[in-house]
Amino acid sequence: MERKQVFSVCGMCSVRCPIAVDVEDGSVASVFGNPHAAGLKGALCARGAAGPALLYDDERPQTPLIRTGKRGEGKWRVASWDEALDYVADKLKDIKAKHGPEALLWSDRGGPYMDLSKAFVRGFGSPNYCNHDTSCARNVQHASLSIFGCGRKELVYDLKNARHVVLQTRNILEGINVKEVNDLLDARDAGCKLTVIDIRANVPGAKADNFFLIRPGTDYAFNLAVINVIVKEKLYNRKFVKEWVKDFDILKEFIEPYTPEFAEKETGATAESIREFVRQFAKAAPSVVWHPGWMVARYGDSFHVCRTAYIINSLMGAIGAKGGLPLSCKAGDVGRKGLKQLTELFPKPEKKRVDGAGWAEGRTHFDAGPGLVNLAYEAIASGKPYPILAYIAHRHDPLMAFPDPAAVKKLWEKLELFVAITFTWSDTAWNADVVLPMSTYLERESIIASKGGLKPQFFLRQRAMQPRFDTKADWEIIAGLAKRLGMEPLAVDRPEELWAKQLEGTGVSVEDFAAKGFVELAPKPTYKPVSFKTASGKIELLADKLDKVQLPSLPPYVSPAKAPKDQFRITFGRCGLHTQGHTVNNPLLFALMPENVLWLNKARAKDLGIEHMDMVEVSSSRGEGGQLRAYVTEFIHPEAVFMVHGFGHTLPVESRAKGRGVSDNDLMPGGMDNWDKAGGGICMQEHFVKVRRIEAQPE
Ligand SMILES: Nc1nc2c(c(=O)[nH]1)N[C@H]1C(S)=C(S)[C@@H](COP(=O)(O)OP(=O)(O)OC[C@H]3O[C@@H](n4cnc5c(=O)[nH]c(N)nc54)[C@H](O)[C@@H]3O)O[C@H]1N2
Ligand SMILES: Nc1nc2c(c(=O)[nH]1)N[C@H]1C(S)=C(S)[C@@H](COP(=O)(O)OP(=O)(O)OC[C@H]3O[C@@H](n4cnc5c(=O)[nH]c(N)nc54)[C@H](O)[C@@H]3O)O[C@H]1N2
Ligand code: SF4
Ligand SMILES: [Mo]
Repeated sequence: MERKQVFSVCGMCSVRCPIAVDVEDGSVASVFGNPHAAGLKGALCARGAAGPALLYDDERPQTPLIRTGKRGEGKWRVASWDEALDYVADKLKDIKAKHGPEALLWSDRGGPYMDLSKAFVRGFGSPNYCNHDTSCARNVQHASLSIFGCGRKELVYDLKNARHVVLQTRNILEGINVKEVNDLLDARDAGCKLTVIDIRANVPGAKADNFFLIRPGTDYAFNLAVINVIVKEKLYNRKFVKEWVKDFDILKEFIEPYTPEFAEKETGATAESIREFVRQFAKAAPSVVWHPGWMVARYGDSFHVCRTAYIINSLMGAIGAKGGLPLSCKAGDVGRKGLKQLTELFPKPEKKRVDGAGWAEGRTHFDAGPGLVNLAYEAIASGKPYPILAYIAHRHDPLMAFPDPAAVKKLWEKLELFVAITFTWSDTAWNADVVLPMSTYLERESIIASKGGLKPQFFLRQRAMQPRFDTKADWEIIAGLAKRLGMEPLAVDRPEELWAKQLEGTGVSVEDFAAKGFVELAPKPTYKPVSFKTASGKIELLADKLDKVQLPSLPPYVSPAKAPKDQFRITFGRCGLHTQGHTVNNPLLFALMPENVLWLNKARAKDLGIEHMDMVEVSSSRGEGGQLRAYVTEFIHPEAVFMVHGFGHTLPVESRAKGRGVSDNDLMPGGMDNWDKAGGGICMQEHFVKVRRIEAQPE
C-alpha cells in the first residue's frame, strides 16, 4: 500500500484549522490536527474529524447542473463544465453589455481565501463583493472600527495567558475554534477565572466560576452597570486610560444612572453579585479578556453590547496587554513582506457599492470592504441605486442564513442569473439557475492564505486526493470563467501560477510549505506597542462616524419588549457537532445528532402541560414553524426558547437531514427588515413564538 501524509487546511467550518491528512493508495483514510501547529495539540473537533464522511458521501452535487423547471422546483439537466461555464459567462457578458459590470453581485463567507473572490468581482468591473456577515459578526466588526479604528480581527484574544475571561453571548466550547478551546483550557489549568453571561447554561456556563443567567436582550444594561462599578470604585487602569482613552469624562457622566441595582431589575443578576464579580475581574487586569462576541446578529442594541465590551477591556488596560487583547501582527509588523493581493491585479471599479456601504446617506459609517449583503438584496428588488441582475452565491447559503427565506426569495425575483458554487446541497443551490459543484476541501487546493496574530503566518491548502466526482476547485471555476470573460490575470491552468503571483517579493517559496503546511513569519510571539487608527490616535469612546449619521455613541438603555402572553423569545446558537446548516446531512455527524430540540424553561413547560422530550409545535406570529422535541430544563431563562441553528432541511436530495428538526430562520417573519442602523447586523432575536404540545407521530 502506498501511504503519504498531506498537510492541508480543514474546510468543515470557517475557522480553517491546519490538518494532516493520511492518504492510502490515493484515497483519504483519515484526518488529524496538524502536529506542527502549536495550540492545536494534534486535535480537531468532531466536525473536522468527519471530513472524510463528507468526501465519501454521494449526496452532494456531483456535476454542474442547469435549471430546467422553475426556480426551486428541483428540475435540472446535467451539464458538462464547458457548457455550464459557457452558460454563466455568456449571461454575464450579456448583462454587462446591457447594464454595466456593476450589475453583478457576489457573496461569500469572507475569510482567508476571499482575495480570489474579490479579485474576480473586481476583474469583472463590479464593486459588489459582499460577505455573509450581517447575519453574524458585523456588529462586532463595526464596534471595533468605531472605537479603535481597526477591524475586530486586528485584536487577538490572548486566551492562553489570560487570568480572567468573560464569555458574553459566546459559547466558546461549542462555537468552536480548536486553538481557542485549547488555549482557554490551558489557561484554566493555570488558574484563569471564567465568567459566563448567557440566557441558558451552555457548556462553558457549566464550567464557569461565575455564571449569570440573565434576561435575554439585557446585556447592555449588564455592561453599563459593570462600567458604573469600574468607574465608581476606581477599578480602571488610570495610566492606560489617561494615555489612551478619549472621552472618558463623558462616559463617566453617562453611566451615572446605570447602577448595579438598576441592572438587577433588568437582567435578574443581583447587584451584589455584579459588584463582587467586577472586583474579582479587575484584580486580574490587564490580563483579562471580555469577549466582545462572535455571532451577534441578535438585537437592536447588540452593537452597543459589543462596544461596551470593548470599552470594559479598554478601561482594564487589556488592549495591547499580554493575556488581554494584544494587537495582531501582519507580515510588515515582523519585518516581512505580505502576500501580494490578487485583488490588486485589477483597477478599482468606478461605480460605488450598490448597498451604499461607506458612501450613501445614513450608511457612511459602514465598512465598505464586504458591505451589507441584505441591502444589496434590497437593491435587486428595487433596481436602486442601479440594477443588479446577476448574483453568484459562493460558499454561502443565504436561504438558511437569513430570516424569513420566503422574503429573501422574493427580493431575488428580478435576477436574470443566479449561480450557486457549493460542495453540499443547500436551499440556496436548490433555488439557483446553475449549480457549480465544488470539490470538497480534501479534493482541492486553494490560494495561499495569510493569518495575522502574535505570530503571523502564510498557510497552504493542498489537494489530498483527486475529486471523486465531476467537481472543481474554486480557483479552477474562477479561472474557467476568467478565460471566457477575458480576465487574463486569473485565467490560469495551474494553482502554482496564482501562488507564484501571491508570493512575489515575500522571500517565501511554495517549497517552503512542504515541511509543515504553513510558514511562520516570526520565530516567537510579538506583542506590538499599541497604536490606533482613529483620528486622535487614541481609543475613541465617542465615534465621529456615528455622529455624522446622527447616531449616538452612548445611547440610553431601552428594556427589551416582553413577549405576548404564553409566547417566548426565540434564541438560537451552535452545537459542537454541526456547522451551520451544512453538516446535518453528513452521515457521521447526522448519526451523532440528527435533529435539534427546543430548550424550554421547566416552570413555563409545566404551565403548558409539556414534559421533557414531549413533541411540540413551535410557530411564528405568521404561523410558520415545525415540530421537534422539548428539552425541558430549569437552566434557561423563562422568557426564551432556544434551538440549535441549521436544522429543518426540506430538500429531497438530502435523505438523512430532510424533515428532521426545525429551522430557526422560519420563525422570524419580516426579519429582513429588522436590521440595526448603527452596527448593521440583522436583529434575529426580536421575534416571539408560540409553543404547544402535540401527540408524537409514530416513528
Ligand atoms: N436564524 C439564524 N440564522 C443564522 C445563524 C443562526 O444561528 N440562526 N447563524 C449565522 C452565522 S453565525 C453565520 S456565519 C451564517 C452562516 O451562513 P452560511 O453562509 O449559510 O454558512 P454555511 O452553512 O457554513 O455555508 C454555506 C454554504 O456554503 C457551502 N460551503 C461551505 N464551505 C465551502 C467552501 O469552502 N467552498 C464553497 N464553495 N462552499 C462551501 C456549504 O456547503 C453551504 O451550502 O448564518 C447566520 N444565520
Ligand atoms: N461547532 C461549531 N463551531 C462553530 C460554528 C458552528 O457552526 N459549529 N460556527 C462558527 C461561526 S460562523 C460562528 S459566528 C461562531 C459562533 O460562536 P458563538 O457566537 O459563541 O455561538 P452561538 O452558539 O451562536 O452563541 C453563543 C451563546 O449566546 C447565547 N445567547 C443567546 N442570546 C443571548 C442573550 O441575549 N444574551 C447572552 N448573554 N447570551 C445569549 C446562546 O445561548 C449561546 O450560548 O462559531 C464558530 N464555530
Ligand atoms: S474548528 Fe473544527 S471544523 Fe472548524 S476548521 Fe477547526 S477542525 Fe475544522
Ligand atoms: Mo458566523
